[in-house]
Amino acid sequence: MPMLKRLAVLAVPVAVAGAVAVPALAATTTTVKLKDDFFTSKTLKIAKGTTVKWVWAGESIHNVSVTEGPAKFRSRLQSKGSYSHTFAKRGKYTIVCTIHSDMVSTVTVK
Ligand SMILES: [Cu+2]
Repeated sequence: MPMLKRLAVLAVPVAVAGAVAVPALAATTTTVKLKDDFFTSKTLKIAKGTTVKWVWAGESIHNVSVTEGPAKFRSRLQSKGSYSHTFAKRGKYTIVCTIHSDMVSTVTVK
């Protein structure tokens, strides 16, 4: 019986910690367009936790691919639609389209 009582007390802080883990800050989204053949934002500075939504706005096929940075991610090659990434790590990201060598941009996460 005393054992059960102790478990009940321990369960409370766990529940509180779970509630605190829910993000308290409102999410921010910044949109960048992919045109033929450039990103509409070459240098972007954002706060950690910001989501960048890339929107395909040209005719050609492009992708969004990190070549350097604290985290790597890559979209599919596509000609329409969008791709989003939430930046959870601070640092400087070099983002390119892998089939158009001069389609380069940077995202700096503070
Ligand atoms: Cu491209």
